[in-house]
Amino acid sequence: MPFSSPRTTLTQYLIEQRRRYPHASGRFNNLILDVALACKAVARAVAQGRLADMHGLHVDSEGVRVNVQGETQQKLDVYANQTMIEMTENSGHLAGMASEEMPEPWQIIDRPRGKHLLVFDPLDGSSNIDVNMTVGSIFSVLRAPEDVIGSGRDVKAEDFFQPGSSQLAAGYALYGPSTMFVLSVGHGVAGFTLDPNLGEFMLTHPDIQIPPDTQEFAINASNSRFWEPPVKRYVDECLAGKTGPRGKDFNMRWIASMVAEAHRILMRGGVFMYPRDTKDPAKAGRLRLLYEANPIGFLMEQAGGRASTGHQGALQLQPQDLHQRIGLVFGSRNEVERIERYHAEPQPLQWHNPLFVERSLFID
Ligand code: AFP
Repeated sequence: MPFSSPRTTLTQYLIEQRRRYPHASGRFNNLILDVALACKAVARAVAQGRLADMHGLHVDSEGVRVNVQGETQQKLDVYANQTMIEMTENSGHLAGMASEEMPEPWQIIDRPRGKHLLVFDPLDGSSNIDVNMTVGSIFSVLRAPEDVIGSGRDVKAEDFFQPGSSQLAAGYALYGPSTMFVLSVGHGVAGFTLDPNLGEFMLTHPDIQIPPDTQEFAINASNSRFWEPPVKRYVDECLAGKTGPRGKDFNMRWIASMVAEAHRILMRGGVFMYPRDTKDPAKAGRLRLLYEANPIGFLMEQAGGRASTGHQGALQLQPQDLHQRIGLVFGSRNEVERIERYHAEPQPLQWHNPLFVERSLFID
């Protein structure tokens, strides 16, 4: 076939990173490779789908399981969670783990403990599994607090409460038409495509950069009646197109798989919003800070984009709960900054008029 085959493997890339940045620790290289191995196993299970009985709800002796989020667990959620644990806990690099699918931190028992914490969403976009659409696994690597490293004690939830800016590495695997592994170890973002013949992730996207401007946005518009005024304003202005205040037409996308939206944005720009809204006042947002917003936000910023709650940089937030939710906006820097400006500006009087708030381009 007439294409030039990429020659750098994920392993070689990690070794090279260590050489190029003499101050960077290479300690987590093996951990990243373990995570990548888990992702290959999950990719195979996703690809086999019904053939391997991988679709549908997870049912065990206690019936259908509901996770700490109150969401029913699918077979692949459980499989991906288990696989990530099994492939990484023997490495000796981890002090503990936390996952969307586990209410409490996972302890490393009867094995050597290491200096890092692994946080992950084993299968993001679960509603897409049974319809064979793109899903992914998201992960973040933190340094364990010094007293954990020094004493080797069990980890507590509080040990994971570190702002996104202190992540050592973050990334995701995308189970799409091809399987990809996208990674930042703090020096830019690189993308690898799984070569199914070699079983290796090969470097195909060496330095991913997000264009600062875009004409594409992603938001679940069925929530529009719950949006806060700055978000309504932003979306209305995009929808108004060439004749509106933005003076250009926009396109809209929604895959219902944040990791897939993030990948599209890393590839060609765009802005993603799952903002805080009034749908469920008990929830500060939909997406989880530690294993969704922080790793994806880290990748965005490493690729020149931005991640924000709308009010402040997402990576600066001090986590207070393992499964904390936040409102999240990320993508092309100029658009995210515009949305932040809209949140910061005093709201025009008309936004306080209930009649106006009810009316937008989505609600006549
Ligand atoms: P899971 O981690 O439970 O699969 O949730 C996926 C997700 O949080 C995120 O990937 C999507 O942006 C969002 O849900 C889609 O939700 P809706 O389309 O239902 O609003």
